[in-house]
Amino acid sequence: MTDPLLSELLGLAQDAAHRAGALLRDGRPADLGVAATKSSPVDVVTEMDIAAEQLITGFLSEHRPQDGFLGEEGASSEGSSGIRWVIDPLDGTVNYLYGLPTWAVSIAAERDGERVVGVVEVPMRRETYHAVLGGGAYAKGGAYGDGGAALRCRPAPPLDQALVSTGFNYVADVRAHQADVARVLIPRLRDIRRGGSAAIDLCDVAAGRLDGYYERGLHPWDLAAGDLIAREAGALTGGRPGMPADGGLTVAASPGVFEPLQSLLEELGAWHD
Ligand code: 2AM
Ligand code: CA
Repeated sequence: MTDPLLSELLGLAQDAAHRAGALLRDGRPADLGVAATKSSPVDVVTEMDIAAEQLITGFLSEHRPQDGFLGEEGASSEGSSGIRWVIDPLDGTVNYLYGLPTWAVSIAAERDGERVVGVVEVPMRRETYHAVLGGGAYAKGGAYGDGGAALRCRPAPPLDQALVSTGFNYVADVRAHQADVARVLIPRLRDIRRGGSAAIDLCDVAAGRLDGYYERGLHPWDLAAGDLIAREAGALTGGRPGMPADGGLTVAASPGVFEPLQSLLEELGAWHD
């Protein structure tokens, strides 16, 4: 990687994500998921979430005081350097609450509005994924070992052999519509997965662990890092046909799966305005 600014941003994002991941992993009370009689396990998760975001924004602004922020837990500032950090301190909150391992810390950096760095740390897999615009996508730790490896999305099977992940909204009416879409899709695919973390789903497309992923209703921080990682691993990402991935619809898949999946989702009205 030749651009020293991007190397600096990548290093900082990796460091911040690692620290926040450790805080969340080590700070999670063991009885969180079953503590139904305690005042509110959800509050504990919210507190951890906020603490993780503060750790990340504190660390980053110490090193780069002029940068802006957009974070799920409220970080929002313009900055003056042209760099903005887009942060999801805890993606996969419900999994974290229940003690399931599929949760992540997601940190992306934008330069003049363009995503240039993405890091997704998955503490319970001991894996970290990263990408720099134009520089490819990589993973370290876990199945990839300390040396790490370059990520490539999977060679596309026919759509009826594709393993595709999705997510369902927190709003019941939206979930009901998503179930209608899934009902049509399930017999046309190999199978469906519902992991519970958009950031991890996008990295799993990058890693060739899924053929595709789609979801409506994401926020910028859910997808900022994972979208870049998926693209740098050779996957296609987008929203409705011709549009970038956004809150209306996010689709990511190997080329060859992406196009028919995106058209089918368009036909089924799987987006929202
Ligand atoms: P979260 O865990 O940080 O809330 C679950 O399908 C994925 O979508 C998660 O990455 C979740 O992020 C994200 N998500 C964001 N907004 C959502 C919403 N309104 N309903 C369901 N999931 C949402
Ligand atoms: Ca999220």
